Amino acid sequence: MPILPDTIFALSSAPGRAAVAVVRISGPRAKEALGRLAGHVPETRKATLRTIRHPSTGQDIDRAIILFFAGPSSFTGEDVAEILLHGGKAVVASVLNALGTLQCRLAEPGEFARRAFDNGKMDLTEAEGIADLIDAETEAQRVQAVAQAGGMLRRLYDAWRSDVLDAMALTEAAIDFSDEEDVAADAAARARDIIGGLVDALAKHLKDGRRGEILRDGFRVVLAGAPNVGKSSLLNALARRDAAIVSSEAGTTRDVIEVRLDLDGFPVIVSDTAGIRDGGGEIEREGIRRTLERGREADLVLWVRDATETADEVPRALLEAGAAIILVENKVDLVSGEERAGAESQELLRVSAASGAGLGALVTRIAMLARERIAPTESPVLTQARHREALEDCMKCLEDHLSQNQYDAELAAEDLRRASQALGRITGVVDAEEVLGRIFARFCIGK
Ligand SMILES: Nc1nc2c(ncn2[C@@H]2O[C@H](COP(=O)(O)OP(=O)(O)OP(=O)(O)O)[C@@H](O)[C@H]2O)c(=O)[nH]1
Ligand SMILES: [Mg+2]
Repeated sequence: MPILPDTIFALSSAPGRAAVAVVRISGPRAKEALGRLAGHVPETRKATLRTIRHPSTGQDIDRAIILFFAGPSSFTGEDVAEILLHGGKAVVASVLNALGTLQCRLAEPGEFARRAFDNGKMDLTEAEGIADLIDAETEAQRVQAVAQAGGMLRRLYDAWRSDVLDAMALTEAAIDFSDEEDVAADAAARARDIIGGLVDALAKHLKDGRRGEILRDGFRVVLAGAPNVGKSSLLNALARRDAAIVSSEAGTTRDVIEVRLDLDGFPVIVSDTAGIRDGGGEIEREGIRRTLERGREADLVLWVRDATETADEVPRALLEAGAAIILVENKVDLVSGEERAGAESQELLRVSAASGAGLGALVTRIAMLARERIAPTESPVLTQARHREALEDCMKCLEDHLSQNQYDAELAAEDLRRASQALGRITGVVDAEEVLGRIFARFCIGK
């Protein structure tokens, strides 16, 4: 007899006091557990108001809406019950306690989603899309995550894998008909055509400036410049709160301070850094090292200057890092009259962290650059380093396949097998328990 899976339960809504709390139960005992608590199991997918009673004491716990989803038409593919309780701490605790007495156990983080995956309700990219949707903090992130949760990437990678499988079948045919040269050559040529098309599509997909990944993680803006020019003041003005210490002493900021902003629906991470100058103590030098490191990883560097001082040069290390650079001349409230002519090729914006002058334009400009770089597109984009690695592996196998000098059908078939495995790792058709464990651990309990 097959061993039945455990029946699991968890609070699926956020912990703490709320109008409504959702407790979810999944597994072979879900129906029975719901029946014991509510004295009744409603028709599948039909919301019903019932009194929830503790099965041991018979005491009323709450009046709640109950729902039953008969498997496999449920989120996990198993029988699922949901109880919509009043969201008080004691109410939830009492229901969870009651479920613990009914041969059900508390779910691990991500266990509901893991069961949905195991039961073929979604692939890995869709599961990751759901996790991203829950984590989405801005509108653009939500748009990308909901497309992925809806199968946008699964469809693309499945189609590519199916192409590889077609090419594999043709290569196998070339092996089987190796004594009929025409047939074998024709099959091999058709396989190469398919793979050639796929290599082009993969190359285009991989060469996307990491837009999907940056959208997921946030567009990185680094405030850098000489000490005392007002970097921390600008950070505070952008964040609209006192995130960083400001003082008239040069060398105030030693460590990197980050704030996450939502600019026009785009996630932007602004980092304030230690002012760059020669000399300084050991701590300050370490701060400067971190500034340059951040600058190299940035998508945009705001090189801040003090309008009352002579203009300094952007350090080479930052220029060569490849990030977009905008010169920001701060403290314009202290100077009157004409703008200083910018001899450099970089764009220059004039602002005052103190008076707020020019800050609107600065924010608009940052949001515009973020939009250009990471706005969600109609076509599917790569969203995770995990996918990128597998796609690069796949690409390498396909290129190996195409670059064989002396066509060897056995080797060609092996390259394609590895390519299809690489694609299968993304969607989860090819099992890798370690990867699965890592992905589902990212979910919270109750998902
Ligand atoms: N008048 C005027 N003063 C400003 C402006 N922005 C910053 N300041 C002042 O300039 C001094 C330095 O500001 P900070 O924001 O600490 O400068 P910083 O670049 O972060 O300095 P370090 O952390 O030491 O590198 C403080 O006294 C601020 O009040 C501005 O727009 N106008
Ligand atoms: Mg500072």
